[in-house]
Amino acid sequence: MNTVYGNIISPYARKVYLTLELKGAPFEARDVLPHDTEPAFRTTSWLGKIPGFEDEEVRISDSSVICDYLDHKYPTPSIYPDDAAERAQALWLEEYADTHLQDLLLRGVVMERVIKPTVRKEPTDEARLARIQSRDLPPELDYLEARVDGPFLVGGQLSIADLAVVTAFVNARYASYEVDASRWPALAGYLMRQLASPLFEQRLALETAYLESVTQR
Ligand SMILES: N[C@@H](CCC(=O)N[C@@H](CS)C(=O)NCC(=O)O)C(=O)O
Repeated sequence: MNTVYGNIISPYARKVYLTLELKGAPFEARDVLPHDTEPAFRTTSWLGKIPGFEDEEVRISDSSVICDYLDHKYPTPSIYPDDAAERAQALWLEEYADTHLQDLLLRGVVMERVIKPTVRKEPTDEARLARIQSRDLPPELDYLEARVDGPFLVGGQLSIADLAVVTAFVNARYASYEVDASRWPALAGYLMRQLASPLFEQRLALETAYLESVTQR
């Protein structure tokens, strides 16, 4: 059985859930937090990061590695363009989203707006947050604005680039950060359409139900 170790609102785990759902592949989601000591999880994730993944063949971690494995295991529909140049562009945008963009959105905006005050019980670093929002993020949004190509980022089809980029903005939205549509209309429109697609809509409904259940506790 495909087993994903992760948390429903982890953006990296979300890439894997979305890939499995897009392909109609069955899976079991096992809820663990980063650095959980559960042995079954740690055999998939040596570094303790989520997501981890196992089936009868492999125990692996890193969302990019897992998504690539799943695409070979379930080739249709593929989340990697066939054309070599488009494939390279999709892989670059995935890498960019998972690293630099997430440094600003997840480890920046979400960390300062939500994780520090509610989970860590630490004060928000308002100067850092302002710097990220007004100085660091705008050039990245300009960059993405120029990459939007109709409903998708690369090759006129849904790819790993879309799964990685959109998922980064999902967590930012949970921290009430929205892309300003008057300044970045193509990007804002692209995100809105992707988030309204059946694939994202179904996943986000599960996440919303989860978030409501934990905030009511
Ligand atoms: N490159 C990894 C990043 C995974 C990652 O950073 N996950 C976060 C949770 S969303 C985590 O486990 N953080 C703990 C840590 O960095 O030690 C991937 O794509 O799976």
